[in-house]
Amino acid sequence: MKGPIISILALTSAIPLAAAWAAAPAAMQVQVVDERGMPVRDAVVELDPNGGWRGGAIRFPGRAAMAQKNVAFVPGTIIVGKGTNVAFPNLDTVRHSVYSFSKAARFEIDLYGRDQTRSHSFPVAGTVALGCNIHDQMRGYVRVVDTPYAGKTDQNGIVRLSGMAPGAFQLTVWHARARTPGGEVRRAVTVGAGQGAQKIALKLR
Ligand SMILES: [Cu+2]
Repeated sequence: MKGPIISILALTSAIPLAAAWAAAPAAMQVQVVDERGMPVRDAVVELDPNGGWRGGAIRFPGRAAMAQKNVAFVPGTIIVGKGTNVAFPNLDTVRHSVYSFSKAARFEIDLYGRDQTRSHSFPVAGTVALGCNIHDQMRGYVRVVDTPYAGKTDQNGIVRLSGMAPGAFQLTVWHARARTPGGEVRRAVTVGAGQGAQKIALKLR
């Protein structure tokens, strides 16, 4: 008689628990390190739901902008949702241009001067490497993503992504100096309820 009673009790207590877990948004902490285990900052980490994102337009907080300041693209890497219009304000006294030969976006914006802004839309997901015709050392990266679950690693190589519904995802880590095709490393992950964690090692140039 004991067995059936225990299993009924287990069932009844398991149902409300499972419902509570399903309602709780999942979170994942991802740490990116190099071959020596040192933290890698400015790596872009994204979780793409299997089957693709179906939640509509993706907008990250803040203005989508890449400034030109002290003859550099600042910040050097930005993340934008597919279709975002990115501003390129020139905060220098010298003129700059913006160009890209990347597959995800080929374009060229002619030279423009101090306190002027140009913009460009990015309808294709992928990595867009930016340059300036005048200053060869200027490099910037626009990582165009098709998921709202994306972020850049901090000085500890860590990013926390949250708000996902539990399920199957593809975890992609990109870095400008990663020695892999497209600078990417991919891993299939299952996001459960609550907080998960992943650690990714990148070989850097
Ligand atoms: Cu320039």
